[in-house]
Parts: sequence; C-alpha cells; structure tokens
Amino acid sequence: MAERTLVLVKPDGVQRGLVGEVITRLERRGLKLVGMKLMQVSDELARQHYGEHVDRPFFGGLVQFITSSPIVAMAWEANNAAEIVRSTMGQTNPANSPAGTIRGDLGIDIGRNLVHGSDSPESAEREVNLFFRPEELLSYERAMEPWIVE
Ligand code: DAT
Ligand code: MG
Repeated sequence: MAERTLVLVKPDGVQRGLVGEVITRLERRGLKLVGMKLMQVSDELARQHYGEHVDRPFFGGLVQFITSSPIVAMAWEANNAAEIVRSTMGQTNPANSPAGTIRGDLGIDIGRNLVHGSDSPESAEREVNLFFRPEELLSYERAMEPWIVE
C-alpha cells in the first residue's frame, strides 16, 4: 500500500470556509483521499498529537487553538505522501511560505497557519492512527490512477 499521511484543516481554515480549497489543492496534486471527518479535538487528543512540542512556550496556546472550534481530519495516500503534502502546504510560518503553497497563499501568521501535515512517514503513521480507526480508512481504486502515476 502507498504511504498515508494526516492532514488537518485547523479551526481557522474551517472558520474561514477554506475546507474545500484545501481539499481541492490536494486532489489536484493527485493524492488520493482515504479518510475524512469533521470533528472537535479534545484536550487529550491535542496534547497527544502535539506531544513533541510540550516544552515549547507556544504549547498552551497551540492546544487552546486546535481545540477551539471544529477541524477537518483527513488521510491522504500517495508514494511519499508526507513529503508531497508538506511541499503543497509550505513552511510552518505562512509569512515565509512561497506563493503557490496553501500557507503562502492563504495565511500570514504562524499561529493561524490553516493546516497540519505529518512531517515524516513515521509521524504520519502515528498521527493517522491517532485520528482514525482502521475501519474509517478506505481502500479503493481510482480509474484515473494511470494518468497520475506511471
Ligand atoms: P508544522 O505545523 O509546520 O509541522 P511544528 O510541528 O514545528 O510546525 O509546530 C506545530 C504548530 O505549532 C505549527 O503549525 C504552529 C505552531 N508553532 C510552531 N512554532 C511556533 C512559534 N514559534 N510560535 C507560535 N506557534 C508556533
Ligand atoms: Mg509538525
């Protein structure tokens, strides 16, 4: 199976009506959507998801932000899915993100950077399993696959 990675449209993206925009960009890139749900992140899930940042000064604000309003969680599949999503998203700080990326085109502030994407295949596996039960992830064929991947 191809690699799967976690994408979140964060509360700012949902509130600003940019869910479709994010999905469209990932669909157009060629990734395959294999899981998706609108959900409210609990404090516990937020702390698990962002566990690597627990000692950073922005951790409290980050947990507060991600739990402040619904998010859309998605699993996307491709060879090198994590890397491809990260390049489509741009840099952590939208101010440093090139035009043409999600964060570079749609944001200006590091604390409102619209999307999350797993930073490696290992993080992706951990994070997809944190947000989705196995039966929520679907396997299916796309008729256009040979027009995306040789
Ligand atoms: P990324 O989301 O690009 O993987 P990260 O894992 O380093 O970035 O940090 C997670 C989130 O924390 C990031 O999307 C926004 C927030 N964040 C990171 N660095 C920050 C900082 N210096 N000040 C405020 N928020 C920050
Ligand atoms: Mg990260």
